[in-house]
Amino acid sequence: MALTLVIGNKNYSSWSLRPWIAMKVAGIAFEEVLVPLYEPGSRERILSYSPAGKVPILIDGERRIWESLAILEYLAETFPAARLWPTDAGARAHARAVAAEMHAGFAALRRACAMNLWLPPRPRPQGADVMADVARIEAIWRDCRARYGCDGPFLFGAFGAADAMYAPVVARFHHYGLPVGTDTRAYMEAVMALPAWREWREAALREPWILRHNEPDWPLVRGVPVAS
Ligand SMILES: N[C@@H](CCC(=O)N[C@@H](CS)C(=O)NCC(=O)O)C(=O)O
Repeated sequence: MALTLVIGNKNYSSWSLRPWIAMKVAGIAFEEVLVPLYEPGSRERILSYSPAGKVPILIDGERRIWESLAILEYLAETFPAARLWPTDAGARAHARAVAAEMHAGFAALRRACAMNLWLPPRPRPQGADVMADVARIEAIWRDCRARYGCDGPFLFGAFGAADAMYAPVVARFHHYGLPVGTDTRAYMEAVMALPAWREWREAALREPWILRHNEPDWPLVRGVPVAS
């Protein structure tokens, strides 16, 4: 039976990007249902798919799987040939650890730098708490690349679940112009060069829905004043 992935706005929904990009890169077929967030009726629509009331949600027949990391685990089990986790046990444990660290952490970065793919990239200085998150993420990426990344440009060589978990961070670093090392930048460029990334972003740029609390330049949106 075909899989369905329920997601939020592509411009803003960082959690939705994770399973979506993993499935696209892995070539796992699915249908997409997009529920624009924080519109009248959005909450009821999301609740009709999952009592957790959050996207993303994966639907596989009678099964409903919510929480982006749980979805990635389900996909990895259901499609072992996709190799969403590394085959080596040590690398796999490491990948799960960094994915879990992302899932549970980096609140300062997430709070201050909401994902926003139409935000004009430019340096946007951040506080010490955000920069501590940036430093930790750079250290994670550097360490993964040094230990396990020799067979490709991603954290464990080939693109996998750990990269999917950090994909929204790539967008945050890029659009908020956060100062990062050249190796971090190279990793970001590899992620942003993926056809799946471009597909998601192009769709995001066509969306009409504006969430004011995710627009740091308000009343500028996409670099121009919003119509009042
Ligand atoms: N930990 C969850 C977070 C999901 C989440 O917060 N989703 C947001 C959109 S990115 C949402 O559904 N917001 C709608 C709402 O709270 O009404 C996951 O990993 O999937």
